[in-house]
Parts: sequence; C-alpha cells; structure tokens
Amino acid sequence: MIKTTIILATSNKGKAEEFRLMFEKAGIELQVENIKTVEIQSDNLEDIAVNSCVHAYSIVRKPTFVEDAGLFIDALKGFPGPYSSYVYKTIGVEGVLKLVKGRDRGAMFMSVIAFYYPDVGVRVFKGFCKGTLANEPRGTSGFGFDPIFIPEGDDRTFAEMQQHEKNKLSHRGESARKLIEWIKQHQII
Ligand code: ITT
Repeated sequence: MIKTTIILATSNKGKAEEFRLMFEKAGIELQVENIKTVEIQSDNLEDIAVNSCVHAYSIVRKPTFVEDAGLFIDALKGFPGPYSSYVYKTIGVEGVLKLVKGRDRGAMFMSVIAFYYPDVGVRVFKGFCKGTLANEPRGTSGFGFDPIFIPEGDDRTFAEMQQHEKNKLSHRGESARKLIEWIKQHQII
C-alpha cells in the first residue's frame, strides 16, 4: 500500500486535462508534471511508454505514469502510430487528410499507460478507439488529430464533443478507467 499523490508526466496540456477530469471524477488526487521524457525510438507504444515512465520516475520519485498514444490509419498500414507526434508537428491534420484522400477512411487511436513505482514494478494499461477520418477538420475542442477523428457509433469528431463525452468513448478514457480501477483495488492512494 502506498499513500501518496500520483504523478502524470506529460508535456501535452490536452492530454493532461483529460486525465485530470477522469481522476477528479474518481476522487483521486493527480499531480501533473510538465516533463518531456526521453522517448526511445520504437514502433511499439508499450516500449516507449515503459521507458519514458521509468525515466520520469527517476526525476519525481513518486508513483508515476506516462501515456503514449497514437493514431493508426488503415490505408497507411498503421502509420503514423508511434510517430503521431512528429507527423502532427510536421504535416499536421491537413497533411494527413491529403495522404488519405480517396482512400479507406478507417483508423484507430491507441493509448498505452505505463505506471511505475518500485514496490509494484511496471504496470501497463491499454485502450483503443476505432473510427473513421472526416473529410475535413471539424470542431475546436480537444487537441492533435481530434478535428478529423470520428469515433465509431457517433457522427461527430472528437473536437466537436465536450471533454467528458470524448472520455467516455476514447482510447484514453479506456486506459485511464483501467488504471483508476487498479489504483483503487491496490489502495495506491
Ligand atoms: P507527451 O509524450 O509529453 O505526453 P505527446 O504530445 O508527445 O505528449 P503522445 O506521444 O502520446 O503525446 O501523442 C502523440 C500525438 O498523437 C499527439 O501529439 C497528438 O497529435 C496525437 N494524439 C494522441 N492522442 C490523441 C487524442 O486523444 N486526440 C487527438 N490526437 C491525439
């Protein structure tokens, strides 16, 4: 049993806000640390998340988690996946739309959370969200590829939803619910 604050290490404000809301609803205190962790080059989100998490822990020395997420586009054989951050910063939403013009619109978001504390070791929690890519960007909320991602079962993009609606459907919502459940079961806080 660990009685202390849980740390989320991220440099992404949008991601931090989504976790903040879910932890607040669960009644668990969350401290966000704006740390850009060293990200190893790998085509596997889990390897990246686990390495980043252990690095972040070495700085904050409290139970820490990081999340690595990516957009996997069917027509591009899963690209950009682990390279989503770089693709977003370089060609952006419009560039991605150009790459998939006239092609299959299927896509999936994946979220991998790695939690680390020496007493419990590394724990990994995953979430997925299938959907399609919109023809043009729509909506102003959220971040990253939200304006072009329409989750299965809805006709709005994530950027046209309120944060709690996105959290219900999203990859991050699923992985965060698993982490929160685990934290409660193991009385980490
Ligand atoms: P940290 O590693 O510091 O947490 P990051 O922005 O690099 O922040 P990720 O590597 O997890 O975060 O995410 C890669 C990119 O994928 C991110 O910058 C977005 O462009 C995109 N992305 C991830 N989750 C998303 C979401 O829920 N909605 C829209 N785009 C998302």
